[in-house]
Amino acid sequence: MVMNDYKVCFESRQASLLGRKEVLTGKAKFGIFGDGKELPQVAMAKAFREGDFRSGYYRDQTFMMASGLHTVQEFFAQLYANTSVEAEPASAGRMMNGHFATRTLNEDGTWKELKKLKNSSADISPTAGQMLRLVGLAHASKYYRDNRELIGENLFSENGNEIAWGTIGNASTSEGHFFEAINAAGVLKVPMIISVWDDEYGISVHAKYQTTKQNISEILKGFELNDKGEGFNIYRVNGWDYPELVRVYEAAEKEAREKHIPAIVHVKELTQPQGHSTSGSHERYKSKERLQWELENDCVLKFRQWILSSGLTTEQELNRLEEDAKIFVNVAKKSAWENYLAPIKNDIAEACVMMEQLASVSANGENIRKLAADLRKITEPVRKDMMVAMDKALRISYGENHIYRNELIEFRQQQIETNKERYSSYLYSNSAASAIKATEVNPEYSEESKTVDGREIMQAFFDKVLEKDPRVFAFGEDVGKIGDVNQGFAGLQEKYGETRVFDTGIRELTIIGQGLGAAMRGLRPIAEIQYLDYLLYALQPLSDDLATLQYRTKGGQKAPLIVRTRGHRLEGIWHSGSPMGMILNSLRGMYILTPRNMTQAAGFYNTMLKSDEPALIIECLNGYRLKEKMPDNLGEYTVIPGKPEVLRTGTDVTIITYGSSCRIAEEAALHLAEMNVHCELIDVQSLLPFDTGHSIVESLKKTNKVIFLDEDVQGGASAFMMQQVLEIQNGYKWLDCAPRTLTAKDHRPAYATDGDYFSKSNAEQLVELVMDMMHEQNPLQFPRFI
Ligand SMILES: Cc1ncc(C[n+]2csc(CCOP(=O)(O)OP(=O)(O)O)c2C)c(N)n1
Ligand SMILES: [Mg+2]
Repeated sequence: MVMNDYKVCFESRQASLLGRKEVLTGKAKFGIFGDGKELPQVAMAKAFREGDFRSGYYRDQTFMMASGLHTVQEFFAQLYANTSVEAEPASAGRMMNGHFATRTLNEDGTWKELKKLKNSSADISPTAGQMLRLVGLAHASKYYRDNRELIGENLFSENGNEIAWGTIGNASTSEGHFFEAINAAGVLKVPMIISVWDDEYGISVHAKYQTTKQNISEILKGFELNDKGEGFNIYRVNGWDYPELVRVYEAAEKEAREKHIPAIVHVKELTQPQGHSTSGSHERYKSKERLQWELENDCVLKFRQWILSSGLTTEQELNRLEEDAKIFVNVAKKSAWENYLAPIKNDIAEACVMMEQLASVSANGENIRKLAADLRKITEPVRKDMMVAMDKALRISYGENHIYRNELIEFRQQQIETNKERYSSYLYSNSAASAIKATEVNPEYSEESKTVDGREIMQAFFDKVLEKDPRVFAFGEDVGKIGDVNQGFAGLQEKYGETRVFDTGIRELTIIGQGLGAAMRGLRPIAEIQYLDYLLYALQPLSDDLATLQYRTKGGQKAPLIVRTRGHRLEGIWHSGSPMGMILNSLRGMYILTPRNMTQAAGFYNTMLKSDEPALIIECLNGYRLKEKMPDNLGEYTVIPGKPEVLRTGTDVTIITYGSSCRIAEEAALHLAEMNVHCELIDVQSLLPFDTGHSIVESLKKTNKVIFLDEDVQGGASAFMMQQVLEIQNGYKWLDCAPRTLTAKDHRPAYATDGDYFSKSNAEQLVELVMDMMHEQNPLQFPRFI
């Protein structure tokens, strides 16, 4: 066992050393390695079991190797950014090296039996970002333990015995994310073990600029376990001390697994033998004394000394093991490189043949032949070299009409398609459970259908969902006891218990993380952000983590989290926002759904809960008390994302909008009808995806005039909708006059009621704008309105 640990450490170190060389010789672009952190990671791996999850960062290669989740060959494949899932299963070349992930999904997007596997959630680069989903991965264990309905028959948990293992660098603990996650896990009492790899530096910045008292476990003392069982087990251990590391991880594991007591393991006195990354050298900022100290206290060296002094083996045996390990790593590196290069060279060989064929008939054959010859000469080519050469050949032969030129164009097109799959696939789910493939079921009404407040529809819907599906739970600020600030969950905590519907602290980052991690373990969380304006706090994990998850693992992982919030049309700088442009631009990879009322909202929740994709659903803040008819088939009917609805037909102007602005548009349309101007009003319903069937352009064919309306700033969601309709759907062809947008002002709306009127788009402005367009098109029939 000990010798195997040493072997893993040594191989991992060897991989780091060779990895750096690969960057310096230009075979890889960049490298960040786990050298100097090997020993605690083999100790941690000993306590890591099937069903457990890691949520860590770029130093963890040794842990991954020791857990059997990452081979040395895969290490090099990622360094070279091999785009094949088989060669580089973490991300298929989409993430830089040191970003680890296991594949939690089968090829068809369904879950593997994760309780039988050791799992790693997919890393992200933003420091401390991994702490948020860690809370959710740990919370899932608590949920599986507490929710008796799920026991036994799931793919994810054995009685909630799984631990979520976090790792973080000492300097990254300066982030608010870290402190928020620690506090949340302490409150939740979840099985989460955080290891801090402390090497005293964060790139060049020393601990004295990072951490009060330069000691993270010292300042976390207030979180230490008390006699009521609240808080964390806090351990401090030197990173070069093998027996102590093994003992600490065993102790932490036992308490976390059995009693769900979280732990912080502060691993001190670690080093960086090769500095932070390949981007610079640590000699620039570390003193001679520090560099000397690091040499002497290198954890692999100390491990070696300890093995020898304990008499576990002889120097000779160790030397032999090391020689074998060096050969092993070298061979793995070589075959990773050959695997990476072979398919590229094949494509290039084909391209060269095509170009040479063209050269044989072209007037500029000489130049084209030279292009092919130069391309063949590149010893370490990338596909871009081939694409650029082919484009040049096509430029040189421009205007010539040969079959070989057409064949080259066709080959180039095939390459573009293949590379789309390589580089642009899996932004959304490809599986059978993709939300856009959902079956449409319309709401049904009968004579008995009652007219109620919108909020009552939400409440009745959530009741149905909680009853039907034990994997669903809802949480957020004020969601538990009072059932959210607008009573969507009123009475449901009493009915379903605190496991299913519960309050959280005011901590938007970890609300998202909690949902994200739980969704990665087969649960169906509905995480609430109280108001759309506060989504800014939650944006980082949504954008960097949730929205990129399927993409960055090329379909290897998913987290079908539903984020619930409410926005638009209230008053004040922080209670009326509609920053849809910001959301649209940062959350590609998620569904952005903007239902105009609660009936549509419930339909969207239903669709998303049946799907395997993440969504942000924005309810209308001013819609909870508006009257709607309660559908009879609540919990059955669906609203399909990407399918606009025509709310009113007309022949004069098309108004395209969503959410609360639908009501503004309806009001304006009524006024305009009295002036004999007939608007066609379209609710796009979902911004992402946007009108997948290109139906909106059909309206433009009829009206030849279009307005994009919302209450975002200028150039926000209105610009997005305009681009989709005018460019993607070729809507510009059908316009008789300039397209318009009507948006809010660029400043946030003032609190005063009049401030709101004068800051946001409203029905009066819309009437004016429509009349302006009517006048522009036909001044005789429609004289200037104002
Ligand atoms: C949010 C964010 N800010 C800055 C960076 C750039 N960055 C990458 S690593 C790093 C230092 C991290 O130091 P530490 O947490 O101690 O980990 P170590 O590399 O020392 O193991 C910084 C500043 C980043 N990735 N993310
Ligand atoms: Mg550090």
